[in-house]
Amino acid sequence: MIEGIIEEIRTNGSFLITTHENPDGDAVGSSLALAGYLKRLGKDVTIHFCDPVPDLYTFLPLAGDVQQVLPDRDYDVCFVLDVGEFRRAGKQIADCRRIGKFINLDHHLTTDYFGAINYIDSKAAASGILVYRIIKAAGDVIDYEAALCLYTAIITDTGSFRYSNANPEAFAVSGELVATGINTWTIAEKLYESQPRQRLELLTLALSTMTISPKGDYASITVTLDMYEKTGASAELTDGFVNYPRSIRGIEVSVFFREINPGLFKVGFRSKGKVDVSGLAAAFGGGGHHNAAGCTMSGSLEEIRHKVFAHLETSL
Ligand SMILES: [Mn+2]
Repeated sequence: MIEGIIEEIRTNGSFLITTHENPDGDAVGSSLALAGYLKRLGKDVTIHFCDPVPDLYTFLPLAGDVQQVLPDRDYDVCFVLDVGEFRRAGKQIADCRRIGKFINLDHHLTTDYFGAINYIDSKAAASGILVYRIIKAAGDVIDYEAALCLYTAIITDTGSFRYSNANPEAFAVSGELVATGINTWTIAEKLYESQPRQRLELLTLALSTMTISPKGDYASITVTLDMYEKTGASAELTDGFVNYPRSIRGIEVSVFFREINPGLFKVGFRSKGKVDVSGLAAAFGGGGHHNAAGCTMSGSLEEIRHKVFAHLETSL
């Protein structure tokens, strides 16, 4: 598999690199590491993401080279990283007729096999790990720039080595990346110690709405439209809020009610592991994974809370 990919890199000249919508640290890090590697080999490289690189990751090398509008030209090979499903690479990629072949690099449990080559390993902690393996198998070195990108990919996808996907390979590879001279604190500072103050102001308001169930097994927080007005924060800044109630001892499920329009709410669920929240979300027309799921509900906040809490009382 890796040999086939190395052969494609060796025998082709122009490469397009892309990843999923709303790119996360692994999407950005793995893509930019691969782009930098191909550039070092003297290849013609275009990086296209359908969404902009989030502010958080603009410190990574080549982040400034990412294009939202796909240049209309031919590409020998398109690497698609971390997408889970092909459509998440965006419409421009799906509609492009000028790509010779796709190579799919992914670590999601479920993914489309849309590539001429599909290098899928759900045991890999991040897609960045697959890029690391390709560079090493080609006999090339991981330089400082690649290390910055790959380390970011690994720590973001493992929750800073907290999640169960933080396997021995993730630690071993990270050790090697750190040995290139990257500064782990500087990276952590960029990723976790640089939030806009509006996010904490919004979080303060959200936490003041916290509810805890009678048995202490589920908890919720809420963000309403007026809170954005009060703080000047935008909805993107609520990313991660749902994890706060879950962090309470004894809480198995956390719920995050987020008003998106008057009378319309996104409801996010997170589980500590015992409860499958995808079933909970499905009961209200949504879906997701065992530990993370969501749905959209309409009605007053009071009605929606009542429905969700009543369902939790019977299912926990
Ligand atoms: Mn990933």
